Amino acid sequence: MALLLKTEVFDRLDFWVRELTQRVPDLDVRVWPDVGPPEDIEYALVWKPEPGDLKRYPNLKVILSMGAGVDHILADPELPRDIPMTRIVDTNMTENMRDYVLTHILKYHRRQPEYDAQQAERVWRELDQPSAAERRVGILGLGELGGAVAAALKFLGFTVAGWSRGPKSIAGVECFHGADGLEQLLGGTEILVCLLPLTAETRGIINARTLAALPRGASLINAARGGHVVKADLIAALDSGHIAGATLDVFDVEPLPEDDPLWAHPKVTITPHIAAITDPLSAAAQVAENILRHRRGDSLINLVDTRRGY
Ligand code: NDP
Ligand code: OXD
Repeated sequence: MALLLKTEVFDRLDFWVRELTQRVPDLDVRVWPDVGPPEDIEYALVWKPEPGDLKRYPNLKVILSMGAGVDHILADPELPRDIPMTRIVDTNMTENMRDYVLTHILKYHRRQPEYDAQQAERVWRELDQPSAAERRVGILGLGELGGAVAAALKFLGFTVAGWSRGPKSIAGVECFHGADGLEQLLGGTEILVCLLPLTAETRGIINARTLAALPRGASLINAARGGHVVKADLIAALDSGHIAGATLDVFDVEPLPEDDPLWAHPKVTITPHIAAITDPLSAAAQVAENILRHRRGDSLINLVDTRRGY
């Protein structure tokens, strides 16, 4: 029985093979497209499999996402829905996401885009600087990643609020949930961070209505999925001046097409889906552990609730 390793995005597949076989020496890792007979495949470690791909393996027992998100797998209309699915929850990834988000929060907090504009005009002018406590940051999603960002912001003295699906209580963080909670969070947020999973409920959540609910001059950081943002609505809000700036790491179509208007928008910062890349050196251990657990008949770690979508 074998593990299928399939991704067209990550290029360090030799690291995955080495790290997995060090931990599970008898594991037969088949790197796409050298799959061999489809009935050999018991485990599939994948990133963005093509629709219909995973149904080709009749003996598939566990689907392992190479990333924290699983929308790239659940989007497959032909996905065999009864197979357990796991995702990556990794300290290294969490720290990278925390650092990415903090970098851009501090950029907006310290008014760097305005100083950049001043520099272009050779203007020497001091701008008012609110303290961290006076700056209100709102985080959509208070899971592994959103929770870590909230903790770091709290430590730095920011006023932090967060939004989750169910009720939560986190010391020093004002927690909201549900539709009413979203309105309340947005009304008091100057820097909005999206760290939600992409599901039927969260798709398009950053739209004309929700952007309008933010105070004028607010900024957005989206490091979750492109599908959370209605692009035309964001561009309109930036052009009207209601939203001062947006930092976007993720897009509906990746790589972002060369002719996309976001590339040249003066209020947009773009990064190529690098906020928190899965590192096989730290993530392979949990994949190997899940394979060993499955073989022993033990429960899996980092299991996804496929009905909920995350
Ligand atoms: P988690 O599953 O740990 O957390 C998800 C959070 O979102 C939870 O707090 C959950 O609420 C909340 N949530 C889900 N659905 C809703 C909803 N309908 N309304 C309100 N809140 C909701 O995920 P992670 O923190 O590990 O990851 C989040 C996402 O970040 C991933 O799905 C992925 O898309 C993205 N990501 C991006 C990366 C990048 O490099 N750009 C890297 C890694 C991840 P509750 O707590 O109540 O369940
Ligand atoms: C992930 C990602 O979900 O990299 O892990 O986006």
